[in-house]
Amino acid sequence: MNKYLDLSLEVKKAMESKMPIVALESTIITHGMPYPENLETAEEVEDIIRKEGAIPATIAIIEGRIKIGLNKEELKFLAESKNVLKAGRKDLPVVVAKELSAGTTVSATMFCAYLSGIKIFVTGGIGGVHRGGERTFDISADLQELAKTDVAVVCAGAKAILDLRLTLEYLETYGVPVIGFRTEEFPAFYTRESGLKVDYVANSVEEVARIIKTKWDLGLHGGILIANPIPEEHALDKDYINKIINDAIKEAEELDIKGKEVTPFLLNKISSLTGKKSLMANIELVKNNARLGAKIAIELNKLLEY
Ligand code: PSU
Ligand code: MN
Repeated sequence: MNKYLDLSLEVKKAMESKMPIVALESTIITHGMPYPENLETAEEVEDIIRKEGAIPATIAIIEGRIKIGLNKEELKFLAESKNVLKAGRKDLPVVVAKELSAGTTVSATMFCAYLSGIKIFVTGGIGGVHRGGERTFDISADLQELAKTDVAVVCAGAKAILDLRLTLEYLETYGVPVIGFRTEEFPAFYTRESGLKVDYVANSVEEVARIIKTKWDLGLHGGILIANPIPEEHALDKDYINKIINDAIKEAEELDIKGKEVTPFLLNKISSLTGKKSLMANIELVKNNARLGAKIAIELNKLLEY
């Protein structure tokens, strides 16, 4: 194991007994949701994965150590702390060398999952090409990570704070298959529709696991995106949320928010503009992804020969 990684006891045991493991990101805890909902959700999501029969590994950096699996105190520390960083791929060496603490984004979590041998990763929504990205070059490092790191990512699509069409074009260019789980449409996080098609539909967990295994068996490096729409009963009204997203983007432009502040700013703004509606939807879709991710990890585990 890489010398900068610390495995939790639970994860260590799971690896020894070859149990299916599901990685979870921590920027959603440190920058994506307010306290205490962030902590409650992180714990509930872990429990859902355990109940399904897999082992959760929430990934974060604490005082320079890359944690693969967090204990209760570590989760609480991240959820409460106001000054932990947001670490993507580019931040990893600095945060580790300077012995700082950070929530890891999809890009950093994918990479750390890969370092520790975890193949399935559950998140809410991935980062992507921001609106106007062709001008600003604001393209999340998550997409490049999907292009090169062998980890399958389960998400509810990507928020309409992004340009979803350009995001899908980018993934296509870099050879990342986008698989809709029982949907033909690429979901838009709070809503089940975006008006954009996924590449392929998978109708069962076994099918998803077979696609993942086949990609890597072929020596095709990089990730796979599994798009799992928010359950109907928790989805928000499309026109309602899009109006709010537009308002949030306008404010970000007026305030000249840049770089890695953009996504947390927009998430926070949307949350406050919707009361807790967007937060509740966010929590439900992550839980839904956790259930699917655990099932995929279990199926993939059966297919893999140790
Ligand atoms: N999208 C969400 N919620 C989130 C994020 C994205 O709906 O919490 C977080 C993820 O950690 C993602 C990161 O990897 O934001 C992307 O940030 P950026 O756009 O700066 O790459
Ligand atoms: Mn960005």
